[in-house]
Amino acid sequence: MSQEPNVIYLKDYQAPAYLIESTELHFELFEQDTLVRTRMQVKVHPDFGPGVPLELFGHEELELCRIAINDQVLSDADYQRDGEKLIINKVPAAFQLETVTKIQPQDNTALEGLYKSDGMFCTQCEAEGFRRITFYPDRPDVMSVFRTTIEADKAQYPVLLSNGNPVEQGESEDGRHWITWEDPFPKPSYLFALVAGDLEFIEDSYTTMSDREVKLLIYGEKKDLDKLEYAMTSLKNAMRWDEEVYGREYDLDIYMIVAVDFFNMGAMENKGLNIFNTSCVLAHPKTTTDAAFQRVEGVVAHEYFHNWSGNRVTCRDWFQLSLKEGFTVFRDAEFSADMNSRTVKRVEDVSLLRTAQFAEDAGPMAHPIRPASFIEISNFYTLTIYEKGAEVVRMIHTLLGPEQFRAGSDLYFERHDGQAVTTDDFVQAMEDASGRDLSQFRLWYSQAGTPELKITDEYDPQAHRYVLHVAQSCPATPGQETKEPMHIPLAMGLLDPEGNDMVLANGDTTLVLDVTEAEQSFTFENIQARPVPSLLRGFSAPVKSHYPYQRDELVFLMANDSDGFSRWDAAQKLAVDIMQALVHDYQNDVVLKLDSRLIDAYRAVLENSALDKAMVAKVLSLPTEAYLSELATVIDVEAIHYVRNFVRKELAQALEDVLLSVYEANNTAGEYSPDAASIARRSLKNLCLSYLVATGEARYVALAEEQYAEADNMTDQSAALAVVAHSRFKQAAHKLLERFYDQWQDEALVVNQWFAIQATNPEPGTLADVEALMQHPAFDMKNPNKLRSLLGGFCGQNAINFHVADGSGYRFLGDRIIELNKQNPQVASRMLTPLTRWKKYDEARQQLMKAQLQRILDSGELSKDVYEVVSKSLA
Ligand code: B3K
Ligand code: ZN
Repeated sequence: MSQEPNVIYLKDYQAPAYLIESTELHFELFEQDTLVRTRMQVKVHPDFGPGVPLELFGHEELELCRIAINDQVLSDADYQRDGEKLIINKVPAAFQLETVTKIQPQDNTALEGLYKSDGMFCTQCEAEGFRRITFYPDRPDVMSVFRTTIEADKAQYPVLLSNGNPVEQGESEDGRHWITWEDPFPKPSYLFALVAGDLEFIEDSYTTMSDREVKLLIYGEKKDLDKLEYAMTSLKNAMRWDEEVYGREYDLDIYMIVAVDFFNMGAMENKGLNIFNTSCVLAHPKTTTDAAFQRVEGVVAHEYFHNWSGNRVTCRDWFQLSLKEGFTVFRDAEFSADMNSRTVKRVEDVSLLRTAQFAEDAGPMAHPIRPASFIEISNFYTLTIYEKGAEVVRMIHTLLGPEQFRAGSDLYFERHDGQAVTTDDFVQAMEDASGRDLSQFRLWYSQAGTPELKITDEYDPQAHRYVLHVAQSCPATPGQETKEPMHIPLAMGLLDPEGNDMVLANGDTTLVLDVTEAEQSFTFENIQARPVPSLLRGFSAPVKSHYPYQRDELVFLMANDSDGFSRWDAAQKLAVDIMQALVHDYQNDVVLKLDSRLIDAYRAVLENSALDKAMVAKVLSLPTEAYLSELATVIDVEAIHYVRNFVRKELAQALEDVLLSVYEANNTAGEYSPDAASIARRSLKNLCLSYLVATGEARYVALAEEQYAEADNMTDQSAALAVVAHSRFKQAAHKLLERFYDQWQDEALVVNQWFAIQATNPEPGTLADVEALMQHPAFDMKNPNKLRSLLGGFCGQNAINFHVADGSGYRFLGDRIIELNKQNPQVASRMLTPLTRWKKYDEARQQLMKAQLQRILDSGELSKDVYEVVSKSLA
């Protein structure tokens, strides 16, 4: 790549000049060269006259062996290859195009297109991986039916899968066999999939709401066969839920999921043939934590929901990515909320949004949920597109209410079934179905950055009038200096001095205010006493809200707010306020003293047996270092780390008795089950354990060792391991880590946890450990899961060690990025994220971080992925 890569702009979008009526693919899989023969029936689009050149995409490395139109082989002069494009100037109005390409999947370390994962062939085509397989109009607005034949060695690759239904099969010479698949639903090439390997499967069936029988198959390696059942249950639950909540039914006769070890992302929604990272589909109590069980449930559902929100109705172009991703994340979040605890799910999602997405929105890669330009689309599979995109859909849901939202989604699916459309088409359907004006709301799609609300209030005791003043603003982001006021739904309530909700003008206790102006006031009449406002209930908009709460008011909200999310939020705000003040004290050499109100509030929550245990665990989890960093103007890594440890220890010492009794009460035996109540119990127990170990007392390390020894499930085992491994009791840590590896060395996903626990160790010296672990036989630089555990764990979740003042953490990451850039650009560019945040650190660290970015930029030929992130970060 030259150092001046193309920028692609939304404003330059043009409809495709040619349509593909059908596509026939023939794969001959071999260990060296794989041959791909493609035949497509092409027709000029009615809006275009004859004589428009035909534009195909094909990766530079594709070897073109044959190209023919209506069986006439083209000469070199008939077409041009220019970068990723292949242009044929003269074509008839309707014709058959045939190509033969040669590829080497076994050498494909980028894991895009057709590649090998642990000896099996598999594909990842979204967003632009299909062009690494064959020449094709590889853009989402070109939809075609596909017929795919796969031919391979029968002994090595007994299972051959593609989209749709199997229609023919046979044996050919030399021990080879073949099978043909047909997918009757027109789809863009990014939804194409192929799998060939020695796989086993579990099978089940599902009867749809119109009484059609669907065969469900989940494939994995033989050794993982006992870890597929939970994904199957989740799939059936998701199918039922989508019928009940959205009226959406599955359309093919067969639905397949395949688990693969080498995968850049979590999973992929290919039509009828989902391909999953093993980390998002395998689940077994002995090897899988509760968090991972819930992730499996959520991702299985997410990919299933894409069958409608993404596949039946797809994206016109990649700027519309949030059309399918934001909507589908919203759908999977609601599904998980219905399957488990709604409030806990909301707390988890908001925590992620407020730490990581807000940071992204404030960084050099900030972009609206519908970006206006990109260099490499793979860089835009972001928290903004996914999580903020989901929040934007959630706001529409809040503004319209559930019935009208459903009417809107029905209209959207009906109107656009089989089409490739835009986010605007989605909003239009919501508007048309509800009659609600969403014109100002559309700004959420085009403006980047996190809006801020400054809220103040006044109370007139004579007039019994209460007024909320709301001012909104949004910081500048790259390319967007000024912003217009947005339409922000602000859900709120008012608590009377006894802690009861007041009934508001809508006859309800929660009111959604339409904040639409830069400054606005909302008046409440007949308010008998000065209320405490409960603001942004349920996190009704992805904004930062500021209201000058007194600590006592936060304690009051923690105890009384009728909105579970807001009770948690009040606890977070209280802890943040206290910790921010302590950071200031630390920086000014003032002796630290913990405000006893936090201790008392935590004790009250711990002692209240009426509360949901999972919520108790959430409320008592201190704001993370990452969240405190996001809130800081200049991140003081040491101060934040020191203060958080100080507060943890103070709380642990002050609450030792009750922590221990809650620990014991919840440390009950019984068979493992990943249901919400059991997960809640384990999460509270393990939270207590981590506080107890934070006292620094050896007896609690012994308690953790005991839990480790007795654990019959990975949640309890790894929680015990983590607290010991991260403690200052080195010998105990070492011993337990060794035992863990010995026990689990044959379970790749568990070994990844073992890497991650060591990479996130806050004790000094972790960089050397991580460097040593990169040489460990179980580590594999080509496996994204291992990279995420070790490199991602260290650079992204171990601030105190990664940001060590001598810059060694930055240099370490710089070296790895330079190495990864060629091998796997997508993963390389993702791993870069911590360096892109340099502006938030002190001057010395800024220089060190920038120096690494510059070194990467100067290191030679960069992938578009890495180039875009590095150059935008230095701009
Ligand atoms: N749609 C895929 C993402 C693929 C990304 C490739 N760079 C997974 C998902 O969101 O469901
Ligand atoms: Zn998705």
